Amino acid sequence: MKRFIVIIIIVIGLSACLSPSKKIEIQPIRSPVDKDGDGIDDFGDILEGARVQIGVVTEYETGYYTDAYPPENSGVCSDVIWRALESTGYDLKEMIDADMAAYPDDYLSDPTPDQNINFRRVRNIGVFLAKYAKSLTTEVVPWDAENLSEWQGGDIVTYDQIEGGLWHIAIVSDKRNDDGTPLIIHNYGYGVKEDNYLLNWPTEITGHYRWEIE
Ligand SMILES: [Ca+2]
Repeated sequence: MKRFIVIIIIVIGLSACLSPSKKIEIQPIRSPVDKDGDGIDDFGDILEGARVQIGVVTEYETGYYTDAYPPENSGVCSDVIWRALESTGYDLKEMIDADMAAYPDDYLSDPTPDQNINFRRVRNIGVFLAKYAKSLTTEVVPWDAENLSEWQGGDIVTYDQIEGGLWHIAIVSDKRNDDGTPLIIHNYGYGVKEDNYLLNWPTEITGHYRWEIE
């Protein structure tokens, strides 16, 4: 019995030694661009522009609006994106409408273009970001500082479609788990939330982008 207890203590001790216990620290990055001239760089503005929606956008509503924009307190996942960019100094609607008009063949994944909703469709945003933003790794490796340093607050992440259901898009947070995996800021049905879904979303990450567009 004594020997058994000693073995158990050794096993527990070893597992404690082998488990990473230190928190991973990742150095944040800053954009050289401050589009709206408010003293906050674009990445920081996108991040804060997403975060301020928490508690304001409290509803998830898939409605179509003839003036394009949903009410201030509601929206879908993609509404987090244009709102964050709006407070950074960019008009995503105008940018996507112009690009779709100029290069319609790039947007064949959207068979029914409509300027009231083009900029709210995840696939259109994905096409636009793939063309103009900086594309980064879609792999997330917890505890791997080199990999995780590629994931920065203000980045935008897209996910594959839930079978027969919704596509998804989110803003990457600068808050991280102890293993370095960042939280995301997104609306998946309960208003805008900041939580641990980067690796917990039920579908694969299809794109990871950094807004390096002026
Ligand atoms: Ca700014």
